Amino acid sequence: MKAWSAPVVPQFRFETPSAPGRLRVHDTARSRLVETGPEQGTARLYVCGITPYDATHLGHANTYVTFDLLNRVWRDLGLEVHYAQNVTDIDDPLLERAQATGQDWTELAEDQTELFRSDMEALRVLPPQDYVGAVESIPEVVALLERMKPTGTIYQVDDPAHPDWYFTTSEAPGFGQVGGLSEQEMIARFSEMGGDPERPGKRHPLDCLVWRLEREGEPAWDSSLGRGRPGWHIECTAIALDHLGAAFDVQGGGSDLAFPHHEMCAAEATVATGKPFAEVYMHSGMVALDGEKMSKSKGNLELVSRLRRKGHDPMAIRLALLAHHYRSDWEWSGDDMTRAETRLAHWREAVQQGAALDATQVIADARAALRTDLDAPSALGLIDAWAQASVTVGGDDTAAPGLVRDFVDAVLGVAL
Ligand code: 5CA
Ligand code: ZN
Repeated sequence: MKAWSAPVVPQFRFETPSAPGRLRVHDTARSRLVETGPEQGTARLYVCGITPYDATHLGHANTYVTFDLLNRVWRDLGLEVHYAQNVTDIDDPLLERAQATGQDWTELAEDQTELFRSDMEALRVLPPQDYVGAVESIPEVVALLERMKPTGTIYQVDDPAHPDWYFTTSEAPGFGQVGGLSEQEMIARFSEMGGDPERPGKRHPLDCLVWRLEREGEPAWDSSLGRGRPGWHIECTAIALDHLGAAFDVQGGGSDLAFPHHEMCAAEATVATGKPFAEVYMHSGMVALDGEKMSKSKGNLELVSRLRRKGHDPMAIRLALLAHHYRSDWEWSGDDMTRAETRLAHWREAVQQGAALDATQVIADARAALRTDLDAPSALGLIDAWAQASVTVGGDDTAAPGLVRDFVDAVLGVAL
């Protein structure tokens, strides 16, 4: 499907040799910072996309701005980035919502995906080259399952009424390494996140659904496995392998996806290809509202589109998100918006006048912060200090404001 329009990014080629030459980020699987991306050439990034209903809340926005920052920091290091993202445009929660509101499920998915596109565009998020829906990927999902069949790792559940297809997760090499949870914890979390550990007829409680056979009143597609639809995890496994190939650089999403989603994808891909799925599993923190994780199912949401309609500058929304480190969990409040608006106005004022301080040091330091686990809050603090000197002291360096403005635009994604 089509993605959204790309913002114009300034060609920013300003050398600061003192900044580290590689990006390090936190890998959930190894629980430590690791270098990510090739030394040169193309980095490959897969980020789990939305299930299109009640988009785009600030939790979603925080996740996509996080991986946009990763994309931009890689580009600032001179790399190309091949970015793929899915849209879960067929799954139980989407069908349940459509049924509850009486809307056609395809229409709901299209409307919400369109709203998401316009929010991403407003936030100046670079679009993926491959923006891929689950429905349009059904042939790739079936082909992947056909490839897995001879390994004996997929089977039909012992349920004569609905002999759905499952994947034997627990037999996959390395299963459990992404989330690092005990089996008991995995079972509990699997259940919370839409899994079915208790379903009779499965070989193991953690086996996950890969192909659900048709039920009356539900959409279904013909396939060699029987008429039905894909399970959630196999959708991302198939899309990522098809567009990026195995052992791509980063698999990304919010921390709620580490287990079971990314664990299951990794297990499926390892069995299918004999190679690791991704080199690094990177997760952004959860944004809460009213004391709980912002979520569509609970309805405690603040939407990007609502803030935009109220007249808030999307660049201030982006700054409000960047002010929190991507791995921290935090709660949204109106103060986040106010602080970001003040900061944006301050930066805009600063780039309109001669600078007191040289740009070289601030850009080198901000790059060093961003290349060390995407430390955006520190980068923002450095720009604040530079802007403060321009506004309060002023100066006659007329080259620096343009350099800082282009850096902030190209790397932080904030147009001043
Ligand atoms: N379609 C699947 C992924 S394949 C899905 O999880 N969709 S979603 O719409 O529920 O979430 C989209 C992305 O937003 C995921 O990466 C998820 O981890 C992230 N996300 C959801 N809620 C929050 C939140 N409250 N804070 C931060 N990120 C969130
Ligand atoms: Zn996914």
